[in-house]
Amino acid sequence: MRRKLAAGNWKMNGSVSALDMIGALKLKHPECPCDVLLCPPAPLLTHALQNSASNPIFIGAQDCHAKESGAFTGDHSAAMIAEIGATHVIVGHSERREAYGETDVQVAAKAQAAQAAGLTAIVCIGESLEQREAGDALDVITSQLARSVPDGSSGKTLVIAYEPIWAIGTGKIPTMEQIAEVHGLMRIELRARFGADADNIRLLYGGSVKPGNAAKIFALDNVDGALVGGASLKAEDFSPIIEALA
Ligand code: G2H
Repeated sequence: MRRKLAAGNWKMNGSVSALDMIGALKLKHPECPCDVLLCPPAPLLTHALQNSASNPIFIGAQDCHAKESGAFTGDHSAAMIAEIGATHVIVGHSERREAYGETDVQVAAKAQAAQAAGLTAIVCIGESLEQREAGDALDVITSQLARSVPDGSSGKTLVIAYEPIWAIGTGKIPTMEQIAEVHGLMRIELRARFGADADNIRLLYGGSVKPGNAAKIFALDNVDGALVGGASLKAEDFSPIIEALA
């Protein structure tokens, strides 16, 4: 059985003092068979790990470089993330694909580097509004999934986040049928590639997840949790989303 996962992506938000929210999160451990992950900006990772000592959640980064080291000013490697005790890294978020032109091939290389360093890679994919309106969403998802996920991935080293770009930070979400359709497709595609272990790969939905819509999204087949942006910044918003996983 796949453990549910509530993953918070702070993007470029937060501060050392804002990390106090970790201690205020209402976790249902050990009763809830779910994991909670917070991905703050890189300079806050060490403080987040310190705060997570008392309230057991996982801490992850929002990006990594595909190389182990070198002259890449401003970047950080997967091994550096792992060395400080973080366990996950988001790769291929649409904001990075758009702002930095990251391609599927680059995203796969980052995911592979993360896995080689012992991290779980959270690979983000999702269609634009134009692609959705043109009826191309499922083709785009199939292509991104095939090209952004490295060979050798497993349920231990890979999480997929389906984030339709038009739902990110907009307050709009797809219909439940649309989410279920994409998640069902992703499961089929992963089974074709990875066999039975595909059933251990967690599939998250991301894009305007809030306390008010989390439960109905989590009730869908093949939705194993969420990647949550704005609503992960405060314990009062993130806690009810965690509770909705149970
Ligand atoms: C989608 C999501 C988190 P938000 O990017 O990755 O952000 O929940 O604010 O739409």
